[in-house]
Amino acid sequence: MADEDDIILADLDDEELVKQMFDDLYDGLKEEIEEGVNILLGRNWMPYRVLTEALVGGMKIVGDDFRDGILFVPEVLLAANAMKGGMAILKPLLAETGAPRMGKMVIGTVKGDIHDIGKNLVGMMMEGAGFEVVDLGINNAVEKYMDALVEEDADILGMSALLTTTMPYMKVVIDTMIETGVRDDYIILVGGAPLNEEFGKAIGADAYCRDAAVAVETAKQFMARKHNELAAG
Ligand code: B1M
Repeated sequence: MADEDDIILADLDDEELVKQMFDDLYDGLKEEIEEGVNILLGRNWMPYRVLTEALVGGMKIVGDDFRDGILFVPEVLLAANAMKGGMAILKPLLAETGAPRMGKMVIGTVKGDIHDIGKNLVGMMMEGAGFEVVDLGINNAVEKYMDALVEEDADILGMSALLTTTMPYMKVVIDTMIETGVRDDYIILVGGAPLNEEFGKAIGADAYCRDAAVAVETAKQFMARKHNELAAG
Protein backbone atom coordinates (compact mmCIF):
# COMPACT_ATOMS: atom_id res chain seq x y z
CA MET A 1 0.00 0.00 0.00
CA ALA A 2 1.26 3.49 -0.81
CA ASP A 3 2.71 5.41 2.09
CA GLU A 4 0.97 8.68 2.88
CA ASP A 5 4.12 10.59 1.93
CA ASP A 6 4.61 8.74 -1.35
CA ILE A 7 4.66 11.00 -4.37
CA ILE A 8 2.33 9.92 -7.15
CA LEU A 9 4.32 10.82 -10.24
CA ALA A 10 1.27 10.82 -12.50
CA ASP A 11 -0.34 13.52 -10.34
CA LEU A 12 2.48 16.00 -10.95
CA ASP A 13 2.39 18.54 -13.75
CA ASP A 14 5.17 18.40 -16.37
CA GLU A 15 7.47 20.85 -14.63
CA GLU A 16 7.07 19.20 -11.22
CA LEU A 17 7.53 15.76 -12.74
CA VAL A 18 10.79 16.69 -14.45
CA LYS A 19 12.02 18.20 -11.18
CA GLN A 20 11.04 15.01 -9.35
CA MET A 21 12.82 12.94 -12.00
CA PHE A 22 15.99 14.96 -11.39
CA ASP A 23 15.70 13.96 -7.71
CA ASP A 24 14.94 10.33 -8.56
CA LEU A 25 17.89 10.15 -10.94
CA TYR A 26 20.07 11.65 -8.24
CA ASP A 27 18.84 8.96 -5.86
CA GLY A 28 19.34 6.22 -8.45
CA LEU A 29 15.68 5.18 -8.49
CA LYS A 30 15.47 3.25 -11.75
CA GLU A 31 11.81 2.22 -11.54
CA GLU A 32 10.69 5.78 -10.81
CA ILE A 33 12.74 7.06 -13.74
CA GLU A 34 11.18 4.48 -16.03
CA GLU A 35 7.73 5.46 -14.77
CA GLY A 36 8.49 9.16 -15.29
CA VAL A 37 9.68 8.55 -18.84
CA ASN A 38 6.49 6.63 -19.64
CA ILE A 39 4.31 9.35 -18.15
CA LEU A 40 6.01 12.08 -20.21
CA LEU A 41 5.70 9.97 -23.37
CA GLY A 42 2.01 9.46 -22.52
CA ARG A 43 1.69 13.25 -22.39
CA ASN A 44 2.96 13.40 -25.97
CA TRP A 45 6.46 14.55 -25.19
CA MET A 46 8.78 13.66 -28.09
CA PRO A 47 11.31 10.98 -27.06
CA TYR A 48 14.20 13.35 -27.80
CA ARG A 49 12.72 15.96 -25.46
CA VAL A 50 12.33 13.40 -22.65
CA LEU A 51 15.93 12.37 -23.18
CA THR A 52 17.46 15.83 -23.20
CA GLU A 53 15.25 17.66 -20.69
CA ALA A 54 14.47 14.98 -18.12
CA LEU A 55 17.41 12.54 -18.30
CA VAL A 56 20.45 14.45 -19.56
CA GLY A 57 19.33 17.47 -17.51
CA GLY A 58 19.22 15.34 -14.37
CA MET A 59 22.56 13.72 -15.09
CA LYS A 60 24.16 17.17 -15.27
CA ILE A 61 23.30 17.72 -11.60
CA VAL A 62 24.75 14.31 -10.71
CA GLY A 63 27.93 15.20 -12.64
CA ASP A 64 28.32 18.54 -10.91
CA ASP A 65 27.96 16.99 -7.44
CA PHE A 66 30.34 14.16 -8.35
CA ARG A 67 32.88 16.78 -9.39
CA ASP A 68 32.37 18.70 -6.14
CA GLY A 69 32.83 15.61 -3.96
CA ILE A 70 29.20 15.54 -2.80
CA LEU A 71 28.43 12.27 -4.60
CA PHE A 72 30.75 9.27 -4.86
CA VAL A 73 31.21 6.42 -7.33
CA PRO A 74 28.54 4.04 -5.91
CA GLU A 75 25.88 6.75 -5.99
CA VAL A 76 26.86 7.83 -9.48
CA LEU A 77 26.70 4.22 -10.64
CA LEU A 78 23.15 3.96 -9.31
CA ALA A 79 22.23 7.20 -11.08
CA ALA A 80 23.80 5.88 -14.30
CA ASN A 81 21.80 2.67 -13.93
CA ALA A 82 18.57 4.64 -13.50
CA MET A 83 19.44 6.74 -16.53
CA LYS A 84 20.02 3.58 -18.58
CA GLY A 85 16.57 2.31 -17.55
CA GLY A 86 15.01 5.45 -19.01
CA MET A 87 17.20 5.32 -22.11
CA ALA A 88 16.17 1.72 -22.80
CA ILE A 89 12.54 2.83 -23.13
CA LEU A 90 13.47 5.68 -25.44
CA LYS A 91 15.89 3.77 -27.67
CA PRO A 92 13.34 2.00 -29.92
CA LEU A 93 11.29 5.17 -30.17
CA LEU A 94 14.26 7.25 -31.25
CA ALA A 95 15.16 4.60 -33.81
CA GLU A 96 11.61 4.51 -35.15
CA THR A 97 11.98 7.35 -37.60
CA GLY A 98 12.02 5.03 -40.61
CA ALA A 99 14.94 6.95 -42.05
CA PRO A 100 16.84 5.34 -44.93
CA ARG A 101 20.25 3.83 -44.23
CA MET A 102 22.67 6.72 -44.00
CA GLY A 103 25.93 4.92 -43.39
CA LYS A 104 27.57 2.64 -40.86
CA MET A 105 29.36 3.72 -37.69
CA VAL A 106 31.60 1.74 -35.39
CA ILE A 107 31.65 3.42 -31.98
CA GLY A 108 33.40 2.66 -28.72
CA THR A 109 34.87 4.18 -25.59
CA VAL A 110 38.68 4.19 -25.63
CA LYS A 111 41.05 2.00 -23.69
CA GLY A 112 41.19 2.68 -19.94
CA ASP A 113 37.79 4.36 -19.92
CA ILE A 114 34.55 2.74 -18.77
CA HIS A 115 32.14 5.66 -19.21
CA ASP A 116 29.47 4.66 -21.70
CA ILE A 117 26.33 6.73 -21.16
CA GLY A 118 27.29 9.46 -23.63
CA LYS A 119 28.50 6.93 -26.18
CA ASN A 120 25.25 4.97 -25.86
CA LEU A 121 23.30 8.14 -26.37
CA VAL A 122 25.24 8.96 -29.51
CA GLY A 123 24.63 5.43 -30.79
CA MET A 124 20.92 5.71 -30.10
CA MET A 125 20.61 9.07 -31.83
CA MET A 126 22.61 7.85 -34.80
CA GLU A 127 20.33 4.82 -35.14
CA GLY A 128 17.34 7.11 -34.86
CA ALA A 129 18.72 9.14 -37.75
CA GLY A 130 19.02 6.03 -39.93
CA PHE A 131 22.65 5.06 -39.38
CA GLU A 132 23.68 1.50 -38.71
CA VAL A 133 25.63 1.41 -35.46
CA VAL A 134 28.09 -1.19 -34.24
CA ASP A 135 28.80 -0.59 -30.57
CA LEU A 136 32.14 -1.93 -29.33
CA GLY A 137 31.38 -1.04 -25.73
CA ILE A 138 34.02 0.32 -23.36
CA ASN A 139 37.78 0.05 -22.85
CA ASN A 140 38.70 -0.50 -26.50
CA ALA A 141 42.27 -1.05 -27.62
CA VAL A 142 43.36 0.13 -31.04
CA GLU A 143 43.23 -3.41 -32.50
CA LYS A 144 39.56 -3.71 -31.59
CA TYR A 145 38.68 -0.55 -33.51
CA MET A 146 40.84 -1.51 -36.49
CA ASP A 147 39.37 -5.02 -36.77
CA ALA A 148 35.79 -3.81 -36.43
CA LEU A 149 36.19 -1.12 -39.10
CA VAL A 150 37.29 -3.73 -41.63
CA GLU A 151 34.90 -6.50 -40.56
CA GLU A 152 31.91 -4.17 -40.55
CA ASP A 153 32.89 -2.28 -43.69
CA ALA A 154 32.14 0.90 -41.75
CA ASP A 155 32.03 4.47 -43.01
CA ILE A 156 32.56 6.20 -39.69
CA LEU A 157 34.67 5.62 -36.60
CA GLY A 158 33.28 7.21 -33.43
CA MET A 159 35.40 7.36 -30.30
CA SER A 160 34.36 8.51 -26.86
CA ALA A 161 36.51 9.46 -23.85
CA LEU A 162 35.41 11.02 -20.59
CA LEU A 163 38.74 11.25 -18.81
CA THR A 164 41.61 13.63 -19.45
CA THR A 165 43.88 10.61 -18.94
CA THR A 166 42.20 8.51 -21.64
CA MET A 167 41.48 11.10 -24.33
CA PRO A 168 45.09 11.00 -25.69
CA TYR A 169 44.42 7.36 -26.62
CA MET A 170 42.31 8.61 -29.50
CA LYS A 171 45.52 9.86 -31.10
CA VAL A 172 47.06 6.40 -30.71
CA VAL A 173 44.18 4.98 -32.74
CA ILE A 174 44.35 7.67 -35.42
CA ASP A 175 48.16 7.43 -35.68
CA THR A 176 47.88 3.67 -36.14
CA MET A 177 45.34 4.22 -38.90
CA ILE A 178 47.75 6.63 -40.59
CA GLU A 179 50.66 4.20 -40.24
CA THR A 180 48.64 1.37 -41.78
CA GLY A 181 47.43 3.57 -44.62
CA VAL A 182 43.69 3.38 -43.83
CA ARG A 183 43.13 6.77 -42.22
CA ASP A 184 41.44 8.32 -45.25
CA ASP A 185 39.09 5.39 -45.71
CA TYR A 186 37.03 6.49 -42.70
CA ILE A 187 35.33 9.53 -41.28
CA ILE A 188 36.59 9.92 -37.71
CA LEU A 189 34.35 11.66 -35.17
CA VAL A 190 35.30 12.09 -31.54
CA GLY A 191 33.45 13.24 -28.44
CA GLY A 192 33.32 13.28 -24.66
CA ALA A 193 33.03 15.93 -21.98
CA PRO A 194 36.76 16.85 -21.63
CA LEU A 195 37.36 17.20 -25.38
CA ASN A 196 37.06 20.31 -27.51
CA GLU A 197 37.36 21.34 -31.12
CA GLU A 198 41.04 22.17 -30.81
CA PHE A 199 41.82 18.72 -29.41
CA GLY A 200 39.89 17.06 -32.20
CA LYS A 201 41.94 18.95 -34.80
CA ALA A 202 45.23 18.33 -32.99
CA ILE A 203 44.80 14.54 -33.01
CA GLY A 204 43.71 14.45 -36.65
CA ALA A 205 40.02 13.61 -36.26
CA ASP A 206 37.59 14.86 -38.90
CA ALA A 207 35.43 16.49 -36.26
CA TYR A 208 34.79 16.92 -32.55
CA CYS A 209 31.11 16.51 -31.64
CA ARG A 210 29.89 18.41 -28.60
CA ASP A 211 26.83 16.24 -28.12
CA ALA A 212 24.77 13.49 -29.70
CA ALA A 213 22.73 15.85 -31.86
CA VAL A 214 25.90 17.43 -33.23
CA ALA A 215 27.31 13.95 -33.88
CA VAL A 216 24.28 13.11 -36.02
CA GLU A 217 24.43 16.35 -37.98
CA THR A 218 28.19 16.07 -38.49
CA ALA A 219 27.93 12.44 -39.61
CA LYS A 220 25.20 13.39 -42.09
CA GLN A 221 27.33 16.19 -43.55
CA PHE A 222 30.38 13.98 -43.94
CA MET A 223 28.34 11.16 -45.49
CA ALA A 224 26.76 13.59 -47.97
CA ARG A 225 30.26 14.74 -48.93
CA LYS A 226 31.39 11.12 -49.31
CA HIS A 227 28.40 10.24 -51.51
CA ASN A 228 29.04 13.33 -53.68
CA GLU A 229 32.71 12.41 -54.09
CA LEU A 230 31.78 8.86 -55.07
CA ALA A 231 29.19 10.14 -57.56
CA ALA A 232 31.76 12.51 -59.08
CA GLY A 233 34.10 9.52 -59.50
CO1 B1M B 1 33.30 9.29 -14.02
N1 B1M B 1 34.32 10.98 -14.21
N2 B1M B 1 34.83 8.50 -13.24
N3 B1M B 1 32.06 7.88 -13.67
N4 B1M B 1 31.82 10.49 -14.47
C1 B1M B 1 33.60 12.10 -14.94
C2 B1M B 1 33.89 12.03 -16.44
C3 B1M B 1 34.27 13.37 -14.26
C4 B1M B 1 34.29 14.62 -15.16
C5 B1M B 1 33.56 13.65 -12.92
C6 B1M B 1 34.06 14.87 -12.24
O1 B1M B 1 35.08 14.84 -11.60
N5 B1M B 1 33.34 15.94 -12.41
C7 B1M B 1 35.69 12.83 -13.90
C8 B1M B 1 36.77 13.03 -14.96
C9 B1M B 1 37.77 14.11 -14.59
C10 B1M B 1 38.81 14.26 -15.61
O2 B1M B 1 39.24 13.38 -16.28
N6 B1M B 1 39.25 15.48 -15.73
C11 B1M B 1 35.40 11.36 -13.64
C12 B1M B 1 36.25 10.50 -12.90
C13 B1M B 1 37.47 11.12 -12.26
C14 B1M B 1 35.99 9.12 -12.76
C15 B1M B 1 36.83 8.06 -12.04
C16 B1M B 1 38.36 8.17 -12.26
C17 B1M B 1 36.44 8.16 -10.55
C18 B1M B 1 37.22 7.26 -9.63
O3 B1M B 1 37.17 6.07 -9.77
N7 B1M B 1 37.91 7.91 -8.76
C19 B1M B 1 36.28 6.74 -12.61
C20 B1M B 1 37.02 6.33 -13.90
C21 B1M B 1 36.75 4.93 -14.33
C22 B1M B 1 37.35 4.66 -15.72
O4 B1M B 1 36.75 5.03 -16.70
N8 B1M B 1 38.49 4.02 -15.76
C23 B1M B 1 34.89 7.16 -12.94
C24 B1M B 1 33.78 6.29 -12.90
C25 B1M B 1 32.49 6.65 -13.17
C26 B1M B 1 31.30 5.73 -12.94
C27 B1M B 1 31.59 4.26 -13.26
C28 B1M B 1 30.86 5.87 -11.51
C29 B1M B 1 30.20 6.40 -13.85
C30 B1M B 1 30.15 5.85 -15.29
C31 B1M B 1 28.98 4.92 -15.52
C32 B1M B 1 28.79 4.64 -16.98
O5 B1M B 1 29.13 5.43 -17.88
N9 B1M B 1 28.23 3.50 -17.22
C33 B1M B 1 30.73 7.83 -13.96
C34 B1M B 1 29.96 8.94 -14.38
C35 B1M B 1 28.48 8.66 -14.61
C36 B1M B 1 30.51 10.23 -14.57
C37 B1M B 1 29.78 11.55 -14.84
C38 B1M B 1 29.13 11.97 -13.52
C39 B1M B 1 28.71 11.58 -15.90
C40 B1M B 1 29.15 11.13 -17.26
C41 B1M B 1 27.93 10.98 -18.10
O6 B1M B 1 27.43 9.89 -18.29
N10 B1M B 1 27.38 12.14 -18.57
C42 B1M B 1 30.99 12.49 -15.29
C43 B1M B 1 30.79 13.95 -14.96
C44 B1M B 1 30.45 14.77 -16.18
O7 B1M B 1 30.74 14.42 -17.30
N11 B1M B 1 29.91 15.92 -15.93
C45 B1M B 1 32.18 11.76 -14.78
C46 B1M B 1 26.14 12.18 -19.31
C47 B1M B 1 26.44 11.96 -20.79
C48 B1M B 1 25.14 12.04 -21.54
O8 B1M B 1 27.30 12.98 -21.22
O9 B1M B 1 29.26 11.41 -21.47
O10 B1M B 1 29.57 13.91 -21.81
P1 B1M B 1 28.73 12.69 -21.91
O11 B1M B 1 28.35 12.49 -23.45
C49 B1M B 1 27.85 13.53 -24.27
C50 B1M B 1 28.94 14.32 -25.01
O12 B1M B 1 30.16 14.37 -24.34
C51 B1M B 1 29.01 13.68 -26.37
O13 B1M B 1 27.66 13.30 -26.60
C52 B1M B 1 27.10 12.80 -25.38
C53 B1M B 1 25.61 13.00 -25.40
O14 B1M B 1 25.23 14.32 -25.65
N12 B1M B 1 29.82 12.48 -26.60
C54 B1M B 1 30.16 12.09 -27.85
C55 B1M B 1 30.32 11.56 -25.75
N13 B1M B 1 30.95 10.61 -26.40
C56 B1M B 1 30.87 10.88 -27.71
C57 B1M B 1 31.36 10.21 -28.82
C58 B1M B 1 31.11 10.74 -30.07
C59 B1M B 1 30.41 11.95 -30.22
C60 B1M B 1 29.93 12.64 -29.12
O15 B1M B 1 31.59 10.03 -31.11
C61 B1M B 1 31.22 10.39 -32.38
